[in-house]
Amino acid sequence: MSNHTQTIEANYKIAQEQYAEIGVDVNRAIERLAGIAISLHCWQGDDVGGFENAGEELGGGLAVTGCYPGKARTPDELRMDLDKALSLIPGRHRLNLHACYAETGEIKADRNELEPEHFQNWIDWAKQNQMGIDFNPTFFSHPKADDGFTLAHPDKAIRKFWIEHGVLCRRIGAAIGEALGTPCITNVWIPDGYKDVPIDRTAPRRRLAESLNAIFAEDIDPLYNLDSVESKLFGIGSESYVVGSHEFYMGYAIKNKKLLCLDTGHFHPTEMISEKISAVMMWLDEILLHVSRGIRWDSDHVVILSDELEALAQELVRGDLLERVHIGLDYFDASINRIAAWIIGTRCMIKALLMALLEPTDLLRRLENEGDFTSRLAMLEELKTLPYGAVWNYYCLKSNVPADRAWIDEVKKYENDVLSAR
Ligand code: RNT
Ligand code: ZN
Repeated sequence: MSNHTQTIEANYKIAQEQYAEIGVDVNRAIERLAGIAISLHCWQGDDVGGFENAGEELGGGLAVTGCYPGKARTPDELRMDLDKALSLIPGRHRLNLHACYAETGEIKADRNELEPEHFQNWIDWAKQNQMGIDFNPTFFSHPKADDGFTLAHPDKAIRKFWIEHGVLCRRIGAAIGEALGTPCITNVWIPDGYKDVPIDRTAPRRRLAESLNAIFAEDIDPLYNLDSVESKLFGIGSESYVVGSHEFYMGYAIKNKKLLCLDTGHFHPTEMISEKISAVMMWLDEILLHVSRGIRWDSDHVVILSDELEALAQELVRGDLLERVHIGLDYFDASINRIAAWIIGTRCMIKALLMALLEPTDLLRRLENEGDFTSRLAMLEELKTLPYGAVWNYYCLKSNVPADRAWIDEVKKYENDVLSAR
């Protein structure tokens, strides 16, 4: 055993004792942590580019800033980069895939011509890695989305095109779920909205509801595919009005028994998703999270271990919601090493969950129920200096991935060996 390993194990022992003093079983926390899959978004690896090669710029009011060298240019490069990232993240996770990452071969297939076979390489890759896949229709970066409207478009022909895309994507999701033996969550997000003040806020919402109903008309076994719908407060170019707002989708999801996708970057900066989860879970069976970090106008900065991320994880653990809340990531940064961006965000998400799993929740709940808010606050603050880092390092060790910051060197090496040649 190396010195480093010995230190990690010794520190873990001490941590175990400290947590046991407050009634926390550290081994149990680690076991539970290992069972939580995070859905890694493929689009961090190539700046939401996809592989259609239609020469279309990133649309839908999404913007990726930065020009860090070495981005994946082909599906194989992207999968290779994902392999690298996954080798430095503890646990077994999922892939969050977008329709624009189809591999259609020589023949070009438009968005309303996509089939499961165009995703066969992804399915094979996931199978090899024993991962599940989640899926997203791509309602942007396309000539038929250039004026900022898709499913709510006033032109029936354009709506029809996008409805067809949605229908096909659910079938692709089902094929993925069936092939991999774990339901695929197919998440609908559309950019539709107005830059400036609209006269009629209702008509586009009626059209969107109708289009969604058409997309969801086909019965699909939830063992294979689950549907979710994602709201947004505003986008670049849709600052005044977004058709698919939170209220719209919250109502739609409840009424039609769909999953609601809460993107942590899609609300007013003072609104916290952590505060909303317990409320929406009153009326919904399951939800999807797009964990991200909003900064001023941007909803998609790399996830870090912020207070809000900790609070989010606490809500899932305290509310016993880990089975009902699916965790996906959604951010994109082209100003730093893209693989590191995946690793930082995912490791932070897992760390936040670990911290939450190490909380003596029963004790805190008892204090609250007894009205002893002094001890509740005091305990919460004291918990912050307990050695969760020792448990994290041990978890990494046991998962055969680098503990601490050791992964950074591996990414630098990959950058020198592989990325710099691109
Ligand atoms: C956009 C939404 C959406 C996208 C991805 C690429 O604001 O968050 O989820 O980020 O579909
Ligand atoms: Zn999102």
